[in-house]
Amino acid sequence: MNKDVLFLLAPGFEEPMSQHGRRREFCPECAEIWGVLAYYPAIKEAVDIRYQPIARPRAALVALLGEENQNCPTLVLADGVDAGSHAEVKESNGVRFLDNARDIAKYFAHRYGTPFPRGS
Ligand SMILES: N[C@@H](CCC(=O)N[C@@H](CS)C(=O)NCC(=O)O)C(=O)O
Repeated sequence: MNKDVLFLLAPGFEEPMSQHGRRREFCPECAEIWGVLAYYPAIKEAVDIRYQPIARPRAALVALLGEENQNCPTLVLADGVDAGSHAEVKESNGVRFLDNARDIAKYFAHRYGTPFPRGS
């Protein structure tokens, strides 16, 4: 991987099994990351964004990180990049990744000099 890869759910998708029945939904944590990308557009240009389906298995994530790591948003780190010490970096199959919105924003702050999320 020569670029960080950001796995997100699309801004709207069909959820057939919500507690309210079938309806269109969005992922709040993916929206949080889109908010960060909107605040700091240079980050959007620097990462490779790949959409995953709401249904599992999410093939691209499983191929990289295994069955147990299918959260969206997930940021897979580029090879050799300095991840800093602010975010909890996980590893699977020798690949480093961040599996929650807040840690992704903290990593962006370390890597790109953007503000840290309040309270983190
Ligand atoms: N704590 C996580 C929660 C995010 C979350 O719940 N994402 C859902 C979609 S809205 C998801 O992908 N869950 C894992 C799964 O469905 O396997 C974060 O901040 O990213």
